[in-house]
Amino acid sequence: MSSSCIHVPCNSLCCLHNVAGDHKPGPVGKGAAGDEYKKPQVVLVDGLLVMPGTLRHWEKIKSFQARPDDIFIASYPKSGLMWTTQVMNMIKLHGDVEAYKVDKTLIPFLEFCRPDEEPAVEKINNLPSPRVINIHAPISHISKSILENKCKVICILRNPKDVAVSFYHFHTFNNMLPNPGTWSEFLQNFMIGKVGFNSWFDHVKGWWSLREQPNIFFLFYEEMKKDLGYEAGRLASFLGHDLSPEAIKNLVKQLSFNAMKANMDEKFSNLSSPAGFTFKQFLRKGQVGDWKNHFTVAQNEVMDQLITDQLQGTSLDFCYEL
Ligand code: PPS
Repeated sequence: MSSSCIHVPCNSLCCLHNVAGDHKPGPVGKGAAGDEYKKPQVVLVDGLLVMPGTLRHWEKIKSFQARPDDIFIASYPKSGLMWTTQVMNMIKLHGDVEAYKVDKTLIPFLEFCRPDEEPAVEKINNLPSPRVINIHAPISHISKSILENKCKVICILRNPKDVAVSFYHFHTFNNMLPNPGTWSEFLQNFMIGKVGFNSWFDHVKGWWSLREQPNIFFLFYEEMKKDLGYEAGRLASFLGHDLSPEAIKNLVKQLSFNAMKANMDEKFSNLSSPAGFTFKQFLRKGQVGDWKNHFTVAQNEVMDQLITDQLQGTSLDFCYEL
């Protein structure tokens, strides 16, 4: 890590004025069809920063009604959602590798709105029960019906340094996300929650505050990296499934970073690229500790202080290297 200067001016969204104007728009690369995209800007709705497509359908998203047997996967962006959805699919299939290879289940994401499609919420509203639904919004912005109905919620948590790095890279190749600026600019915005879905700190603290509720389950990305089989077994139990040792062995083999990366594009070849990138690109490095290749000494010191300040008294403790 090299040394450079960084400061966090304010740790609250109340300092946001012209959010859209603060991000640098501009054309980037080519979309799947070779067409040029202009990068969008995040927009503020009800105090939450979202993509313009989400804003367009916000009223529908807000009025979404959960059913008691819905299962939600709640995560801040880049915490390991795609990985967890595949674990869920593999659990559902009792670790059957052949069935998994042809399974095209893509768990829908409530707030997702592709410009050329009906919003995901419309499709979700029409899905038969039991539904499994991804959500990125913090608890301050989710439908009250999720908690009132005591729906099962799987919360995925990942250390904020690796999340920041992963989110930064995602912005560089996802045409549906704003221009991140330089790493240093992005990190500043990340630290003050001036990115899509706001502050990582508020997000994890919100869900963690519900940890005593039996319907809320936590998965840590770093624990999945340490022992995927064990974490998948815990998740299966939470969902009321019993995975055999053979099933767990299959799951671990299929869902290792390299195996998943090799299979994702073929598995989802029936779907067009949502934003000028392929499913395989979701799997970038898949490491704990890649932040060390990005943070300067000074950036790391500021981040450490922020983590200490923000997480004190929460009992939340993250792993930053394996
Ligand atoms: S998103 O866009 O918010 O849904 O992204 P999400 O899927 O939550 O997070 C993407 C990061 O998860 C990593 N990933 C994995 N790591 C280890 N093993 C497996 N199998 C795996 N699958 C996905 C992915 O590589 C992203 O992290 P980074 O650090 O960018 O590599």
